[in-house]
Amino acid sequence: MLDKVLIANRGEIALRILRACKELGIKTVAVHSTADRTLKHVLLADESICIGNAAASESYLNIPRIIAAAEVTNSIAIHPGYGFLAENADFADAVERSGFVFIGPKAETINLMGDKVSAINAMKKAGVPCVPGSDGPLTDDAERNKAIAKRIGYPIIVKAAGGGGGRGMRVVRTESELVKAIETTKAEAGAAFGNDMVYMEKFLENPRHVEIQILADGQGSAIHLGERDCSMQRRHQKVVEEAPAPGITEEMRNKIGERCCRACVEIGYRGAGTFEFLYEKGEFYFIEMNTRIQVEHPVSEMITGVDLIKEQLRIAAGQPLSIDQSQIQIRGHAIECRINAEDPDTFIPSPGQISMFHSPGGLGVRWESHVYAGYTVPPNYDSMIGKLITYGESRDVAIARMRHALDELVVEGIKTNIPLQRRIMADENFFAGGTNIHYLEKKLGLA
Ligand code: MV4
Repeated sequence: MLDKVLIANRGEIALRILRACKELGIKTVAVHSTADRTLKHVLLADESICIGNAAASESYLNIPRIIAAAEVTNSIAIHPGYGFLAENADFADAVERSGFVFIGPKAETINLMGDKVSAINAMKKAGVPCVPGSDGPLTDDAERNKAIAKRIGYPIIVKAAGGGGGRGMRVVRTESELVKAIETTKAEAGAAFGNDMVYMEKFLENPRHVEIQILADGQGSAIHLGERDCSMQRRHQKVVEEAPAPGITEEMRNKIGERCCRACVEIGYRGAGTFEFLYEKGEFYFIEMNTRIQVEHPVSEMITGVDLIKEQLRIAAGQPLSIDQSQIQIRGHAIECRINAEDPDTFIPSPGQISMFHSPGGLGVRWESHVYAGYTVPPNYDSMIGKLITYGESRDVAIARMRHALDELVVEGIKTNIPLQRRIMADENFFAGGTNIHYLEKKLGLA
């Protein structure tokens, strides 16, 4: 096993990684900013190093500082968590060139998936179903672009190859808007991502966001852990996730899961990864792949019993996967509510000191968080302060447990989105299951 792992992240995911390391007998190094000296994982780690000021650019995004911390602590490997440098190919490359193990895929895989055009091409070639589209970058040839859009059929969406996660895209409903929309998207993409490559897809009006979790050892084996439904979102920020996705049969799951596994083997994928799909009228359409552990990974853990972080650590140590596909059984239902330090009505972040805190508990209740009474949420980072995950033998039981767990959770001194989560858990359409990506914004009167 790896002897010592440096955790290049903060908050709940840093604590999650620390716990997995402890279970495997791996020594831990916490790196933190000046704002994060009292983070729970920093206090629990075997060693900790302050790497810079509160601004992420001076600490959690500072590649030389993180590599230097790995050097002085004799760390073997670096876990990037999610966000920050997790999908930065230059970081993965710097880590490996410095003689450390990057807990994630190869830098070239991160690059392949970072460019959405090359990601889609690779997946299409591997037999993963994709959205009908331009099958490559658009050129400056207006007549060619009009012909592509006509073939696909309006409405279409123009997307930046360097975008993803909702950045750099534009819907086009008629041919008269097409040329200008491509021009504008190209200009914005060039400014935002330093890459003005754009491509076109059929625009799906009311899809759900369903994603497949995979694990691959980089040595020819890959397994899938079923799907998650992440459609309950606002402005591309997921609010509630669940697994399995309502209405997905075992037959559909196995079919799309096997395609993802085959694609992983074909591209030599290593580590944990997620295939993002739009799901509409019974069909899956690949849109992007995430090459990191994701915020919502616990719902997949709850329904499979697999510890995804421990598997990441084993894969990084060069070990084969601890389970094969025949040992993966989807059992029960899990829901995750993201708990944010923000105003539940305006969504404005609400940093500050937590004056009183009580965590929920009981059978099928999991609270993933670094916060405690007296902890001060700094204003410098993402506003998520924890994740409440409930599990039950059925979706109804998981929801009932979530309603009660939200009532038990007490966070005072700052504003949180707990009232919003309670509203969602009381919503009749959420209860029915299968709401699409526009549902929450419509419910909130924003769309
Ligand atoms: C789409 C789409 C409809 N049709 N692509 C937004 C985030 C990025 N990952 C892809 N996104 C979308 N791509 C086609 N061809 C609608 C969205 C979209 C969306 C997707 C997933 C979750 C939330 C979303 C919210 C708005 C739009």
